[in-house]
Formats: sequence, structure tokens, C-alpha cells
Amino acid sequence: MLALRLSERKYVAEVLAEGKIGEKYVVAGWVDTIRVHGKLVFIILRDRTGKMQLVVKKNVSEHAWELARKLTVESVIGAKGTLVESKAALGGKEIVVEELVVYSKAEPLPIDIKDHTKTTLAKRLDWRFLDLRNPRNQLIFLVEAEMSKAARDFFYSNGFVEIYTSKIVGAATEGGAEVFSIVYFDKPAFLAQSPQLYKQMGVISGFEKVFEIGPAFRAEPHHTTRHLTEYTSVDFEMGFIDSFEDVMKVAERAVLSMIQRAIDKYGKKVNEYFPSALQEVPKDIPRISIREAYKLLKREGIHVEEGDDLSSEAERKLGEIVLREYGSPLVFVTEYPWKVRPFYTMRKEDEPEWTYSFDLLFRGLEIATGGQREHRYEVLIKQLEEKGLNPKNFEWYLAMFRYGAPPHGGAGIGLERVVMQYLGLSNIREARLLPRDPERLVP
Ligand code: AMO
Repeated sequence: MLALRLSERKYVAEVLAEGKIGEKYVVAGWVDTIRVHGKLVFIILRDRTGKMQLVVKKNVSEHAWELARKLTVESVIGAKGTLVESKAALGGKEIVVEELVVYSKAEPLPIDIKDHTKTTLAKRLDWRFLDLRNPRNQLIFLVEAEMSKAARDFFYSNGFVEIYTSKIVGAATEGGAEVFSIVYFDKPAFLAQSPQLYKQMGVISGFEKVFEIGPAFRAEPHHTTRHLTEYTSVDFEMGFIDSFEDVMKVAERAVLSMIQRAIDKYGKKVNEYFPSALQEVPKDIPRISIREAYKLLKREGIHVEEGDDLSSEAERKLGEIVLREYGSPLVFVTEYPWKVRPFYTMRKEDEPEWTYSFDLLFRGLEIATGGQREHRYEVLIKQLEEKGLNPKNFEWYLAMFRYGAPPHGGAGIGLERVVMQYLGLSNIREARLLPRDPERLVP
């Protein structure tokens, strides 16, 4: 029976920080590097907490030394041995190995996992499990997890109820073209583009304030660096609002707390690997109407037709202008044209061609959309028809507005886009564990 028990295993960071010289420890992980020097083999062992040096000496254990000599990088091993001081080793300590177990021997690697710039993103994604052995790439997902947790904590502490809505739906919500069709037994169905109608249902059902962090699907045929066909949407919806200003305030606090928490927890590490990461969050986010944005852009030579949406180029330019003039990496653009907003958006009372809605841009890229919703039944029917949609397909939704619906609004925040913009990544695919785009379904 082997004396090395994984249940006794300590993480590398623990051993380096708290390990006592002269005591025995069990460590396990991946072989980061190996150097063979005659009767000595030096192994850098890597686990989720860091790296440390192991020394395998022929005169301590010939069996361990025989195994160590033939090791390959990224093999999975366990080792038991005595902790000793070492000037040359990382962290000033190393383990002199008495027992070595090889759990899984790695073949020669198909990609360079030490330097992500040496492999194309497409190939890295083909080998995603290896790509993530690189601590830089892993950090992206630690940041993402922390941001998602920050959002969840924020909504819980502000009285929002977490809901889980169906992703198999009977009708498109955000407009017809970008929806995936599926076959649901004998009926046509779709993958949800957004929990939009269901989060409104959450409010109208009487929960008043709800949120959801879940998948959203978009049949987005374009090959861009900012679109995925499946992404994680952080959605919230709240009732009894005075105006969409109330919604913007919540979106502002939610997004700022997501970025702040990532900086607090991982800022130092992030700076090591991501030189263009954001260093500091602003106290608050400036708001400009889209009509002001048209003017600002025109001054810089970018013409957007009144009533048109902002192109990605216009968004990028606006990001630069706002950073320069307001000192903020984030900006709310408000009152989008009715023409470019979905049917459920509330139009301005005095100027019906414009709406009570907003986008939130972060370093020149839209990361969130929201606004006040139309809650008056007759107006909603008209708006559906104006958008060329058939009210018959929305019967269950429309019914909600016949039995008591408060004024309400909400927003949807794209998690991967927040991560991408915070870290300064050039492609959203890097911020998605298993990205889906028109070409990629595997892994
Ligand atoms: P919208 O369609 O603008 O609004 O989406 C909200 C946010 O989701 C993110 N997003 C995407 N991220 C990656 N890939 C995509 N293809 C993609 N599409 C959208 C963006 C975007 O700002 N129901 C409304 C929200 C609301 O009003 O509450 C909606 O879905 O960050």
C-alpha cells in the first residue's frame, strides 16, 4: 500500500507560506518544468495556488528518481517529502522527495501553454483545457466568477429575488432575426435571446424586484470580436419606478461593484498579466442623451444619422471623447430612438420617436442595455403591431398587462463584455470558457 495519500495533500501556496522546515508534506499537481542534472531531478510543480520546486535525489529514493527522470511536462504527479530551505527555489523552500507517484503521463503538448501569444486564438480554443493551464488565461475566469458573485451579492443585498427562467421559449423577444430555432417535439420553438419577458413577469407577479444570471442565445451570424452566439446575461427588473433614471442608478451600482470587486480581489495579479486592465472605477457614470452623442461625434468627424443606432465605430469614438472630457471609462447613453428599440420599450411622452431607454458603454463598447417598459395594455398592442409582430404570439405576455402591472424597468448586462473591457482583451472569445460562434461548436 502506498503511504502517499492525496487526502493529506496541501496546496503549494500553503506549504510555501506556512510549511515548517523539516516536516513532511504531500503535494500534487502538474509538472510545470523538469531539469535533469545527473543524480538530481528538479521539478517545478504547479497547482491551482502556484508553483514550487521539488528535488528528487537518487540517494534519497532511487525509485522516485527513476520515475522523475522520465517525466514529461504537464504530467500529473503526487509527491511526499521533507520541506527544506533553499535559496535558489521559488519562495525560498523546496521539498526533497521521498515518494513520487505519476498519476497521468502527458504526451508532447500540441500548443505552447507558457506563452499564449505563440498560438492562434482558434487553436488555443481547440485545446481549451490546455490553454487554461496558463495562469493568465485561468485568471480571466477567476475574474469572471468574482464579477458574477459581486452582481449576485449586490442584488441580494438590495432586495432583489433571484429567479431562473426558461431558455426554451415560444417567441423571439429582442426581434426576429437573431433567434435560434429548435424543434420542440412537434412544435417550433426558440432558444431565449434574453429573459426579458419573464423577468417582467417576475415583477408583475408580485416579487417587485428580480434578477437572473443565466445564458442568452443570439443567432448572430457576424464574425466580430464582441459577439458570441451564447453569452451570460446579468438581468434585473424592478417595479414601482418613477422613471428609467431609477433603473440606471441600479445598473450603475451593479456594474461598478462588479468591477470594484474584481480589482479588490485580483487587481494585483491582473496587473501582472493584463497591462491594459482598468486600474480604478469612477465614483459615478456620466449620462448623455444620444442626441448629444450625435453632436459630440459630429465634432470629431463621425456622422450618425439622427434616429440611427450608434455603430461600433461611433461607440468606440464616444468612449474616447467621454474619457477625455469627463474622465470616465463608462458612460450612459440615453433616450435611444424608438426605431432601434424593441417593442416593450416605453416611448417618451412628449417625443414619441425617442424612448426612456439607455445603453451603458465601457471603454467604447456597449456592455448593458435597459430602460423603462411600456406597461399600458393598449399602447403595448400598438407597439407590437408597429414592430411588425403578431400580438397573437404574445398572448400570455399581454395578459399580464390586463390584471395590474406597475410601472417598471430593468436592464441586461453582458458578463463577458464587462470582463473583456475590464481586462482590456481584444476578443470576447477569450472571456468565454467555451465560446460559441458561427463556426465553433466544439469543444
Ligand atoms: P441587448 O440585446 O442589448 O438587450 O443585450 C443586453 C446586453 O447583452 C450583451 N450582449 C451580448 N454579448 C455577447 N454576445 C452577443 N451576441 C450579445 N448580445 C448582447 C451586451 C448587451 O448590452 N432585454 C434587453 C435588456 C433589457 O432591456 O433589460 C436585451 O437583451 O452586453
